Amino acid sequence: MSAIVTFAYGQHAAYLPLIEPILREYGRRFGYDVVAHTELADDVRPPAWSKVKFLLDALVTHREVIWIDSDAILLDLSRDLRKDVKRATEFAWTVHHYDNADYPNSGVLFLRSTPDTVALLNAVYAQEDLIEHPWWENAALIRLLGYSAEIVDEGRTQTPMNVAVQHLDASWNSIRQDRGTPMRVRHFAGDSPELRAIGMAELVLSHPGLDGVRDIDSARNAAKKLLGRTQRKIREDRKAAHELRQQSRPN
Ligand SMILES: [Mn+2]
Repeated sequence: MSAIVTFAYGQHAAYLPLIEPILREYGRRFGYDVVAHTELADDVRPPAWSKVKFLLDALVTHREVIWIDSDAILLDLSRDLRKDVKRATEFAWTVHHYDNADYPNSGVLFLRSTPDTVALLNAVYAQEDLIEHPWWENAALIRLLGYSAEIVDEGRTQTPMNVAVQHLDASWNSIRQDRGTPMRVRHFAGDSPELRAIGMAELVLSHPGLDGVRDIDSARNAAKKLLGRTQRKIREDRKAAHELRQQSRPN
């Protein structure tokens, strides 16, 4: 059996009602269990590290596991991601390229349950010097899979762990800086909470690929509310900034 796993916590909790009906529809169509975590697996480390624990758990019960961040939205329900994964692949992700650099991104992952992927995830968790790194477990994956990334190890490349890695097209993890065509998953990686909320809500409300999703109405209602809350917040911030400017103006 296969699983799709996600984790919506803190600020991301508001995205779950938008994405969960879509994940469940995808699961029904292609035969995935959907596991949506809402509590930390580890309350000592920053929340991103819980992903590693959830993946390790999922690899015990499922032979193939897809991870999709809760700030990412599945838009193409016509294609099973596994169709783009080779038989020998143990781990697949998208490596974005922009600003003359490579950015492997752990927002969308495919993992096959093998001793190699379990060892990889355990080693990821053991990179304690990266616990507070701004890229968290993504930084540990970059290091352990042998990518050279200035931001993780000052450009030094380490010997990669023995895992059969495949790169997925940017369509499976389409971000603002590196759009995939077609856009199968849109990921609001690194965007501000406001931009992310507006972007996700607009897609849920208007993307034609989602029309056939059971429970899309509940996702669209949640999207409308999120959009309203976000627009109100932006207006309030603008008003407060305007008042601050007025107050600091010399008389
Ligand atoms: Mn993300």
